Amino acid sequence: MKRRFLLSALLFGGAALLAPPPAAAQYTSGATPTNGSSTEVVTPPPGQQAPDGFGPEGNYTAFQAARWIPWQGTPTPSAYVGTGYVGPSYATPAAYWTQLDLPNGASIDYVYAVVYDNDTNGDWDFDFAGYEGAPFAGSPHYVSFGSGSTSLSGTPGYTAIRLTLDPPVVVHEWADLNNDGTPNIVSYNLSLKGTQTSGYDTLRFWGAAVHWTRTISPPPATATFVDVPVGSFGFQHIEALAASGITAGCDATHFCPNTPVTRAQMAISLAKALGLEWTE
Ligand SMILES: [Ca+2]
Ligand SMILES: [Ca+2]
Repeated sequence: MKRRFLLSALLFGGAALLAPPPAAAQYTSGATPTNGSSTEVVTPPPGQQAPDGFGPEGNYTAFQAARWIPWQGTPTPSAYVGTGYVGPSYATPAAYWTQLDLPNGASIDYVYAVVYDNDTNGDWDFDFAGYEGAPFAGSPHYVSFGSGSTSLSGTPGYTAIRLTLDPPVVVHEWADLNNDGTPNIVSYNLSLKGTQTSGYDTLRFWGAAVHWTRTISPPPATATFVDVPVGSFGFQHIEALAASGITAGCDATHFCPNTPVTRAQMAISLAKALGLEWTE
């Protein structure tokens, strides 16, 4: 529904009707945890919404612990039922990994892992990275966009590891991360590594939340339409619509930016933008 509102705003110049911005990121710590205690009441951060991300305020998308995969020999973690937290049961190295499934063009400016650290000698290490796979040609490539950790010696209990990304990371699922001239598929990965040394149940994690907004492609260097030159009003947006196939202009070389839109033209643009009618 928001998408239709946005398109209406684009087509008719009206103000987009957007959902209220999400509340500030927050979570509520429970009491001093004991193993599996029902006192571990956690209010998840905002981000339970469907990942539509329209509007300048952006959106939080949560990647809960159940979506993370143990790796490097890490056993299946223990789940603290009802809390959303999972973690290694005993003093052992543990690593978990998940992929973001945000749309192309999503601009990510803030990521945080929601964790629990009550280990006097251990910590959580959190990393947000991109990985260019190489299924066709070129070389795979890993790049870290940001990382952080809890205190190795400290015992903050329930806490978060926050990563502010400046500039923001823009999702491109087909890109050339290592600049070797060959684009490939790209995965955006979150990982958590913990070393529990104090014996039992001192490290847990809830997952991570990602704050992102939809963006419009940067304007091209040359104009598609002679009547919408580079830098003119609406240039970036009109170019994005043309590049997406949503508009073909009013003829091969003109967009007619000041011509009123007919209902038929509106129908064509909306149907293309929404990808309508797939029944066989
Ligand atoms: Ca610690
Ligand atoms: Ca490459």
